[in-house]
Amino acid sequence: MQPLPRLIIATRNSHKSAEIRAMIGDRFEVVDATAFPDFPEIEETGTTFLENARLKAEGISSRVAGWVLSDDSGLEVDALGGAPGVWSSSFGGEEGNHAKNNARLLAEMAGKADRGARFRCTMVLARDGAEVANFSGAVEGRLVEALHGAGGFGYDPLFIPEGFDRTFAELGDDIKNSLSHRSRALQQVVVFLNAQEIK
Ligand code: ITT
Repeated sequence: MQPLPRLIIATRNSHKSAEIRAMIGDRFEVVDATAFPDFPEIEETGTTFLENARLKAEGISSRVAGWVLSDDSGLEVDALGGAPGVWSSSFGGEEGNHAKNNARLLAEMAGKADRGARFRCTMVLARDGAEVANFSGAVEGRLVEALHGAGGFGYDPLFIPEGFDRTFAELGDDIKNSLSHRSRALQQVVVFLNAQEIK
């Protein structure tokens, strides 16, 4: 049997790589940046998902052979003018602290009638240190007024996707992975990679 082609995910967020692995792990060997502890942290200095996704994909790809895929994602809230957006992971004041991020979001949304929001994800595929292609996905939904559910990560306990009445954290991985922003971007990545001679 041929070994699976390797896809390196330019993230240290194990929730992201676990979701990506669950979605495409039968077609690619999915490895994330935690497999390369010597690689420096890549500063996300961009102001758009695409700029940050490019920095991460090209930064890792310049240090390792093969296909590298990055994921820059976040939550856009209508009543907050699109915030937290690209600053989603540090909205509560501490990078990657999901409890603080959710607490700030609940506080900012208190009493607001417009609950509309969406998750966005931009992925960049890179090779030899340069972008090859980029892909985006989004899922519309609304924010609830208290945390519900223990699944997923990040803002999942506060977000109900359109067409459902439970949060991503309540719906579970299979439903989330069938319609999430990340899955919608990733489906395009897989189509693209399947059309390449990937080794
Ligand atoms: P890497 O940069 O290492 O990939 P990160 O978590 O810092 O990890 P981002 O800069 O792209 O990644 O920030 C993404 C943030 O957006 C994440 O920390 C969550 O707060 C939020 N987010 C993105 N996708 C999400 C999802 O599927 N469910 C809940 N929250 C999500």
